[in-house]
Amino acid sequence: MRSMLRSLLTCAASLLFLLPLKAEDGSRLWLRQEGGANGSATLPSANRRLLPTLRIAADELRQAWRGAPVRLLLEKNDALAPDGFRIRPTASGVTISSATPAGVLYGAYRLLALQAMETSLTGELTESPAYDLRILNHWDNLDRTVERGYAGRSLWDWEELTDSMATDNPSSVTYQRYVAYARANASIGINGTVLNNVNASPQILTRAYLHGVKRLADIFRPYGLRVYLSVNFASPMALGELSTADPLDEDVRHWWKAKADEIYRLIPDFGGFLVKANSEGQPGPCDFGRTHAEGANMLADALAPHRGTVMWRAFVYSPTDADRAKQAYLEFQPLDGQFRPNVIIQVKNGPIDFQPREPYSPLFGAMPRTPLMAELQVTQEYLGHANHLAFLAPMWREFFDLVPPASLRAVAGVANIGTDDNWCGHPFAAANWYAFGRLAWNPALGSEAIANEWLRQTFGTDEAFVAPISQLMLESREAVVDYMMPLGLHHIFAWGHHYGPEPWCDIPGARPDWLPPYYHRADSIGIGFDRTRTGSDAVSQYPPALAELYNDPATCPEHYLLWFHHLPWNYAMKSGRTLWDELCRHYDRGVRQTRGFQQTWDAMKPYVDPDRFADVQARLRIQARDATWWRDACLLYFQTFARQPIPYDLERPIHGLDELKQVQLPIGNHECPDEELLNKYR
Ligand code: BDP
Repeated sequence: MRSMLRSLLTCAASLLFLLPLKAEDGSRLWLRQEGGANGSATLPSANRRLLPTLRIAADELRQAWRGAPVRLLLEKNDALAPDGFRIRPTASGVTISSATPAGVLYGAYRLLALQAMETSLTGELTESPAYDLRILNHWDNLDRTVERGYAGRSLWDWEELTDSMATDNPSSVTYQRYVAYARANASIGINGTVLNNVNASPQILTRAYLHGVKRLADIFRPYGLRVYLSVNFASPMALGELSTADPLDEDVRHWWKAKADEIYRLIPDFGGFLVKANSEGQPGPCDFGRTHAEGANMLADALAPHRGTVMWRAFVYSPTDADRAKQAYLEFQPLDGQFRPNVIIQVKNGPIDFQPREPYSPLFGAMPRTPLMAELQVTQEYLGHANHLAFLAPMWREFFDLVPPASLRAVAGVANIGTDDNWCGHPFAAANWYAFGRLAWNPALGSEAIANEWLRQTFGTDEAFVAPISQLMLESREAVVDYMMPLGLHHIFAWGHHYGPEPWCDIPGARPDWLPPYYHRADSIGIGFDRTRTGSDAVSQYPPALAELYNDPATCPEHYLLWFHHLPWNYAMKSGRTLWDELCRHYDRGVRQTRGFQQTWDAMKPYVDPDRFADVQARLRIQARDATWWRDACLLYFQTFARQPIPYDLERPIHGLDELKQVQLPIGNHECPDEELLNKYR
């Protein structure tokens, strides 16, 4: 009898296994728990201002929580940061407490995440965010294009938002999308958002747009998400109101104060400004003979009465003879201690520009009297746009592991979000949004833990799926480095769109530091950028022990080798092979890995719904072909200098160099090429 029952059960289970999985469009991200769970959550008594956030927490639990009753509590806890929370099993259920409503909400999402991951709460769980500010930077233009965005158009429908006659309709699709956006951010602890591109249109500060910003701020507020804006430093001039934007000019100072007052009347908890000044053609204080500190401080003074913050970017590099990797440091380090307390300097993780691998920016740790924040790029500008699967947690781990922890006050991520149904284009790109939030909350989290969390919530908890796919995710970024630019090579991308390879790119009259040969320096002797003490001396911007390490090719980690050194093609690597041989092997390995990813994914068909399965499958196919394109382009081009064969045990190139040099993808900086286009051009 028993064995019959068992075989019936096994039979039922395998039938279940054979049932097709319901198609999913990815729009629910990692928040896929069905409602109707009839959970119970009691609210603390709180004043009206605090209630909306607490209500969201209670509603989320009522809809999805299947465990014992939950009590929500506002309670000070000196051991935790303000938004930290405590989840405690008690005799009658579970208590979630925090000093702030946002903290309670984060606790509720954490509890629900544990349920979705089928992880039981064994004892008390306390969490505290490492940084007070965990913020997304949208590079969204007001015409709804997104600079370096590959997932459709900008979420912000400015036409509707700026229409003073329109009233907000909470059941409209756009409104629901705004809510879903805020909710997804809150579920991973993101608490700030800069709505517009750092290459900012001055129009954002006009009354109509500010009104639209207020509407978004009102929707986001209950989710603990504050709104910030990128501003154009010359706005008073560009809007035709003043004849100068000199930060020491009284009228200019007054203009910004009045503008700040106007914004705060609309949005009392407005976060502040993000500024790209004197960088890539943007205006800034240097245009008026003033320093970055004078510019930032002027804006800081305007925001200070309202407790607003200025995030001032250190992404500057003017056309000088200095190595581009040194320029942000040269400009900003001497200004240490000169900024107002409400200024944070926002520094990209690496000294150049979001490359697949960079050493950390030496500014971290070099400005002890100035708060700094890291800018990470979630959107894959330099990692295959929305076509390549590249899980970025391992890249950000490298950064957090090296940078002195005390040098960081906040973390920003350049968003990869758009109007695509699944938000981020590639079904796996949402893992990077998720990972960014989790690392900004807790920079000590391991990549594997994050991949597992995301997979279990996004696809399901079956280990037969989670184990191989989490492994694939963990290897994916290194694979990209291998097939694009291994061993410390960097910025050998095609001009403009940064998608494909163009190490030979030479545009007459262009700034040399916008061209790949500036970075790879390949010649008949060897390859790599000499940043040693006898070269550009960028190594000396690092703390002495690291400078020492990086300066000597024998001790420099091989993954940074050509970042810091120009070495002969026959230089002996740690493996005993020559540099040329090793370079070929890295490219080859990257290509082979993408093929392996295809194999791994195809075997996962039983575990994934048909739509997401097919979508990932198609993109992996593009990635595998792109990897070959990268390998062939780079190796055939470098071979013209190295004058050595590609080792005979490796796969041979399938393209010709001349043919690859003809490839000119007709895409702009907010487009991701599709398969048809790629097939046509490459
Ligand atoms: C580069 C992008 C460019 C951005 C710039 C920035 O190519 O589109 O405007 O950075 O961060 O990575 O300001």
